[in-house]
Amino acid sequence: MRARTLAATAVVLVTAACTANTFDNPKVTELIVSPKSVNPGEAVTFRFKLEYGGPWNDIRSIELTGLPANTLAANTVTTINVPAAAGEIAETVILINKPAKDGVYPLKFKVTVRNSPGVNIGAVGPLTINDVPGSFQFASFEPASHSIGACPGRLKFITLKYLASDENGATDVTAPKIVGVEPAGLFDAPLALRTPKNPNVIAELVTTPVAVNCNARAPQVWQWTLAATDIDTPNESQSPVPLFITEYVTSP
Ligand SMILES: [Ca+2]
Ligand SMILES: [Ca+2]
Repeated sequence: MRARTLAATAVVLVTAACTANTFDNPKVTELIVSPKSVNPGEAVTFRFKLEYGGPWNDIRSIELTGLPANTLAANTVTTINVPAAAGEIAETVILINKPAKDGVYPLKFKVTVRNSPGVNIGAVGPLTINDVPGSFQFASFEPASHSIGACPGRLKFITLKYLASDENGATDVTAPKIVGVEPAGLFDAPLALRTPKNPNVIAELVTTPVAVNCNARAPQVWQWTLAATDIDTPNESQSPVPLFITEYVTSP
């Protein structure tokens, strides 16, 4: 008799476990995302209610998905607060950490429900992350001058260093170039500047080796300008990166 009771209890438990999987997925309602566009470093607020036919504690977590990889690498928190109950509003403020690549991102909530794999719920996005103009923090030849006497061979090897800065990621600054005519004979070859490589930093120091001809004319002072373009808007020549002026000096 006791054995039959245990068997009957086991059957009831199995049935309960099966019905837990048959509830419809949670549904987000009355969602407000504000603002719809942000600069890197700014906050987005999500307010919504959740509908769910099963036991409320089935809902384990909600995660925001779809943000650019570099803001996630910068430890942007993606945990969304679960409403306390059906009909309750939950509010979560997400700080979009810098750097954050500009673009339009169709965000989703990934809801984890007990006994079910993660459920993606659409219609959360899109969120626009604005393009912030890049800039050069500095740019210079090192050393920035030489005397003919200190250049006894054919070539003198120096470097051109610049610090590219962009809150969308340093790789937003692309195609750096010297504007203006290089003095005839100053360099062994036309300058071909290297570009930032790391999308996960706000500023990157870029170093380009340069060979100076030792027989360059002296004295002379060359004033030059460094410009670049935004990787997403290649037609915007020299913009939005501001110009930077410095000098290269030769002396007898
Ligand atoms: Ca930018
Ligand atoms: Ca950009």
